[in-house]
Amino acid sequence: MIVTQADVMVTSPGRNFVTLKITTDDGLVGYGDATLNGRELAVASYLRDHVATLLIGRDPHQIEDTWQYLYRGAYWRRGPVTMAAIAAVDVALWDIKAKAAGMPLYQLLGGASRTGALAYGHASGFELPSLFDSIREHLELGYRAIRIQSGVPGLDTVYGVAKSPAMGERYDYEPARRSAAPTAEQWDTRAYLRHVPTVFEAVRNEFGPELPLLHDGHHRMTPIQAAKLGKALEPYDLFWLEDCTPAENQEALRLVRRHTTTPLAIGEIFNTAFDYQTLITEQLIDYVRSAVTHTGGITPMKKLFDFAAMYQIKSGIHGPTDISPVGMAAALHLDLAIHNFGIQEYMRHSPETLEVFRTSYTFTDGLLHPGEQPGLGVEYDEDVADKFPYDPAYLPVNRLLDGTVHDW
Ligand code: KDG
Ligand code: MG
Repeated sequence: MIVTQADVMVTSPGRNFVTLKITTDDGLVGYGDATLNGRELAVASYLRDHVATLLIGRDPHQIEDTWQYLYRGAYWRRGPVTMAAIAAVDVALWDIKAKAAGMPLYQLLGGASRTGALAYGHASGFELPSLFDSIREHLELGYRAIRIQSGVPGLDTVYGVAKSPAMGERYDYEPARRSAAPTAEQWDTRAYLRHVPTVFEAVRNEFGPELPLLHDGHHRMTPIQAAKLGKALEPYDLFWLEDCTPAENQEALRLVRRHTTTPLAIGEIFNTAFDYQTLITEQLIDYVRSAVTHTGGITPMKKLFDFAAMYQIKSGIHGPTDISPVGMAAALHLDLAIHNFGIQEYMRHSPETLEVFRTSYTFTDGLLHPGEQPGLGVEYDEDVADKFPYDPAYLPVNRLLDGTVHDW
């Protein structure tokens, strides 16, 4: 079998997605997600202009060799654009291999280690009543673990919180705003640090001690601020505190870890195992947050999780709505197969997105399952996709109250 065609497709059913389609002379087709929110066309160009022709004539079964060829062969290693492009190729080749084998992909990764993957959803509200409503809605949908994001007194816009949920707004469908330039959000870390523990206290009082609760700090704190928050949240028994600091500086986590037993999750903006080296070998985190889509695909993610397992660190694969259903399915096959699964983020895509991407994964009683279709189990409807042309969109930028640009 050889690769005969590699097509890059961009669609925007409410938000932008980049998908690689690899076709073989046997007529098999594999899909890979190459979506990098807010910088989509950079990855599309990388694939179209620099990778597609290299794939033609290759044996699609040689996944490890193709991965190394693209990673080492580029000479310019790592980085989100390169690693998203390589991930798309890797996932599409796994899709083809599993279709050729007539098996769902998780079977090729070692088979199922569990009946389903525990998912967490995103509850949010500017004030406690709307936050509680959002938590209740998630419980009714079947979620057994919930991320909590709330407004902060004095701030008009806050990451992860829908402004008008009563109007049916879901921030998660469209965090990348459709504008010629990024919109500006506000931030005040001290106000946030004062407020968040009171929110978790109220949520625990209302919903009891059992429900696993998560929170995303979204890279905004210094190490000592993160340590302070982790300590303040200990009474509320979080499942994890995510991205408490901008973790390019892995050593920062030593300070956080020294001060708190709140479990830590990091890595949605990482793109290789090297970004985790200190964090894993020194056991500075509890959960690896990488997305399959942004970390080079299934091949390196399986190795990364096996490496993490040696240090009792678990998975928590990134799964926001800017990961396409193809990237989500890839995550679910890994979740089912690896031993050190922790939790899977699952925000649910919009109905328009699910018209383009026909998925076979399921969400039942709080657990996700990739389904039993051969391959990834996702089909891409090109006719529907063509109805949603690319629409430029940016993620917001964040400014402190004095105007200083801060981490978003
Ligand atoms: O594109 C940015 C989103 O993927 C990110 O803001 C979502 O932090 C996120 C999360 O934890 O899902
Ligand atoms: Mg996050």
